[in-house]
Amino acid sequence: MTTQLQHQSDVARRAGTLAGKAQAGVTLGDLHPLDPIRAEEILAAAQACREYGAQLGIPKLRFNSMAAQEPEKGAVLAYLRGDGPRPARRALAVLEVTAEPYAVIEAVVDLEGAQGEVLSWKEMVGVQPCLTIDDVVESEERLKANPEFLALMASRYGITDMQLLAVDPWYSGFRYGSPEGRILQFLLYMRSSPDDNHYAHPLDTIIFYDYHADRIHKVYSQNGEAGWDVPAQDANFHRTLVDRPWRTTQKPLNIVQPEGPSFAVRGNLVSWEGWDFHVGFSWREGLILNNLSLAGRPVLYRAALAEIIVPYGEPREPFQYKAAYDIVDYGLGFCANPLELGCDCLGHIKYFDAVLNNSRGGVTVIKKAVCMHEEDVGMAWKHYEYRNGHVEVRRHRRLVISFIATIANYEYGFYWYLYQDGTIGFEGKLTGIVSTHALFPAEVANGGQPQWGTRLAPGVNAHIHQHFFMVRLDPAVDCPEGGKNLQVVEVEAEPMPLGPANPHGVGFDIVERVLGREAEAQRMCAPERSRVWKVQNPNSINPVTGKPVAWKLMPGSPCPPMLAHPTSSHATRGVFATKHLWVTPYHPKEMNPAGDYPLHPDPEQNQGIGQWTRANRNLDGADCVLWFNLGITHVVRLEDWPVMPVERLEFHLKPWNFFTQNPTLDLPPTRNIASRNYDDAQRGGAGTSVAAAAASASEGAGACCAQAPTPNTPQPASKL
Ligand SMILES: [Cu+2]
Repeated sequence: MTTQLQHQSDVARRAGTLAGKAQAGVTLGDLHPLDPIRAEEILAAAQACREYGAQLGIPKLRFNSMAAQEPEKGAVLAYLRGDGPRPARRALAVLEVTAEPYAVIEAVVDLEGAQGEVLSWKEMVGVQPCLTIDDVVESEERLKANPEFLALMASRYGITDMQLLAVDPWYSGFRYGSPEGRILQFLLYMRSSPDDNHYAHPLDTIIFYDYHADRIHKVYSQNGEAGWDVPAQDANFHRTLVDRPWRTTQKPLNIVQPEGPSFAVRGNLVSWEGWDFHVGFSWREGLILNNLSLAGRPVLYRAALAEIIVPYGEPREPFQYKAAYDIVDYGLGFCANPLELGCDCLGHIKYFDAVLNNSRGGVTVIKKAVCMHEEDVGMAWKHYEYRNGHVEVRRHRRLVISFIATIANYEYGFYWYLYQDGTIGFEGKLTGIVSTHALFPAEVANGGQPQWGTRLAPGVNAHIHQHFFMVRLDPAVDCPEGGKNLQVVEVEAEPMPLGPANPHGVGFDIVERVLGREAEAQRMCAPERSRVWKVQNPNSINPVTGKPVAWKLMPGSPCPPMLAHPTSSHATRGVFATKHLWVTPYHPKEMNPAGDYPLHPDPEQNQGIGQWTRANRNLDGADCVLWFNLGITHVVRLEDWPVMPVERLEFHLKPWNFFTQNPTLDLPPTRNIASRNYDDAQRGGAGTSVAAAAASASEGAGACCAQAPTPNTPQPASKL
């Protein structure tokens, strides 16, 4: 990225070790090198930036984002192994100079002392930083006070009470054609009451507005001179506005862990069923899993959601600009929800708070932003010996680490699952409210039928669109150095041709291909070929197979390709979502596949994954990073309205000849004593629960899977 000005701090880095240096009551020696930034660190870094800016004649700074600067992987692992010093504790702050001339600054602040010290101060030319929650709130307030806007609302819609108007700012950026200014596109809606679902009442105008300059760039009104009658029909789900009684059919369903959960937590370090990992969080990615190992063997150095794009398929002006890049544009961590016990997650919950900066350099704490708990997930494995009726069956558990983010109309839940059998799952849950719009004149003339969407109510159109979620996986696979010398191998099934080797035509083979360079590692899912990708470590050989141990990435939900034309802005800036899998060699600066900033004057220089991979770097034996997309094409249903039932997307990582047998053979054959027999319960009295039944004839109370007196489903030997 081009740098015009670069001021290096003349403050020399302090000598000495970090351990034992007090900082607001917590020693740095207590911190894990990947711990998220703390409140006192935000305050110290902000003050250091203010003072440094004042020396440069900058009267006021706006604090866009702050995070602990992630140390380089090798330094972290060396420290954790005891082979190196603690990596320096630093903050990376993105600052705005809002007075003319507008500027964006990246400052690195040393946090080792009681006060922060600016180590570097770099102007990022031409970029715009993300739209924070403070930006969203302030830009709405400012637009609603703009005289030109007020006049337009009064003349076109007769709206004068701004309390009844909701304006959703979406990033516009270079998609509008001009990189100058903080230009946002505002989607406009009315409310019939303060808690009303305003998406039921779309206006037919979209405003492009520079909220720093308080200047309206352009007004698009879909129906022009013909005007627009704002749809009046309410569609609500708010508890005070639902016009039907609650159902009364549900009896309590409790998850009870009388002895507490099975995990152990120390700071941000978690241990559970052989898994060990660190919970991180940033304003950009939200939840981050670090340094994940199983049975003491490294699996993933880092895993987090890296980017989202929601491209809309309505082709007419001005909707060519409608695509949400929810991480780079808004910061997923900034959008995290405070979760509620007994509502968002059930069970015995450990929460982690999110500590974030605000625009004034202060601290915002999102309480209970990350939820962690155990879940029963059914059967782990089973075998019933039909000859004597003996059963061996085990229940399966997973540890769930999750957070939920609200980005304007949509809610996204992101769930990492760690299973006892070594499976790692990732699930994205989509809910919230679909984005709605008014109709175009041709659609009004056509009986109100939208051409590229679903009619949810008269005059209410939900555009067709797609969602893509890119997860960044930095595998370690049995490598204590964080995954050096790995190989990514595409594995697929291939039918064999008829011939001497396959005379009956039943044969099929498994074909493996090492993805040797970046250009050949941009891949699509192929369920018809059972395509998966494995990450193997040639330096760790499984003693049974004699081959490298591996972990495989298994696509779950059917994932569509991006449907926007390759020359469109969606597919160029959002090129990361045009392939299901990308592989790159680890580079500490390559974290953001759609670029570090929402806006850059030259999209070609936005430094996303499309640019990185042009070098076509070697991957065979490299420290490989996998980027995998989950996707869905969303044709809105009426059942998605007025609030959308959760839609799920998932993929899995599984050990593949990493162990030498099923790693869950040691699961104990215990019976769940809280379970009850329905028929016994209906009859009442004793024997309604396993606990009460104790040693009753039909239910052994202690061990599960006890031998039954006689097999009840004998099978003839001929069926063996
Ligand atoms: Cu959708």
